[in-house]
Amino acid sequence: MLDLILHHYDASPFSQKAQKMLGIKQLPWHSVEMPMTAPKPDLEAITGGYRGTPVLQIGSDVFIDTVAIADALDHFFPQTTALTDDAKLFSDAMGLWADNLFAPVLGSAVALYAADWDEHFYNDRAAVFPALDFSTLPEAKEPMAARITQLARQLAAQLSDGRRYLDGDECSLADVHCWGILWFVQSGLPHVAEDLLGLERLTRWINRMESLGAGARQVSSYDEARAALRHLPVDPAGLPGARARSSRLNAWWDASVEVSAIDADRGHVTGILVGQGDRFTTLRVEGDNLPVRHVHFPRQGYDLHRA
Ligand SMILES: N[C@@H](CCC(=O)N[C@@H](CS)C(=O)NCC(=O)O)C(=O)O
Repeated sequence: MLDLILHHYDASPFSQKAQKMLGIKQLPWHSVEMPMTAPKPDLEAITGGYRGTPVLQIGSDVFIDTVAIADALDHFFPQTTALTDDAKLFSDAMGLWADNLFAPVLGSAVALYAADWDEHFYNDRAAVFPALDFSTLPEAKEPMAARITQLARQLAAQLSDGRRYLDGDECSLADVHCWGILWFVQSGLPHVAEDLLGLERLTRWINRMESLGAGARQVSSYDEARAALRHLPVDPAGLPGARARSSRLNAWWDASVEVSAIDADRGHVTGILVGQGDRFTTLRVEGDNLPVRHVHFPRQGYDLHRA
């Protein structure tokens, strides 16, 4: 099997989610650390323009977003603990629920720290989240903290029958999605973390998640990531959820298109549309003096546009 290369930085709760998936599956992986702010020329050359974290590269297949990363890991490593079931409705829904939890967590982080950010970091994050008015968030610090605690109580209630994980006794992607955001609360929002201490079942579940580790990590470099692009990309027809080419997209197949996140500006990827099934949209990306690669986005959370 080809090496797993995770492009990421540790401070991101979404990078932590990807690392936790590798821990649950007990997989070895290569860590390529990206800068926290744009420009990220080495990463963007590989992805075709996406600058967010995390990104999983397997040879010349590039999986964007934790949802696509989970699908890819389950697909390529079927002998390891499954992160999702075949229907994927529950894990997708819990991913959206966790995004709902992320909103006040992000707002709280901006409220707490933005005044200390240097201009470059501040402007970068304001550009990533154009819908947020950073200047008014400090006024909402208390209601945002109360919202996080209310959602955390819902998680604790889900565990109240003594189950070990959110969906029963086996750990799944639902746990990963929710734990990743609470990891950020614990590491960056002490005033909220304090409020969660009384939720004993939740604390035990967090400890259980921590004990699953993060797989065996090895530091790697962009040179190694670029070298891995010599492998041919996989045929998107073999990926989970693949379908025959929809006639609705007749004018789009093999044409130049753009894919970008709906909820934030993490850059957009321009490429040739070569696959769209129920799980992935796949673009063939060329250029930047690199071999051809396939960049795979989840259907959830990303829009397709004509380039
Ligand atoms: N839905 C995405 C969200 C990823 C995300 O929001 N990542 C943030 C960091 S927490 C990001 O990429 N920010 C811009 C950057 O780091 O350049 C996922 O699950 O991977």
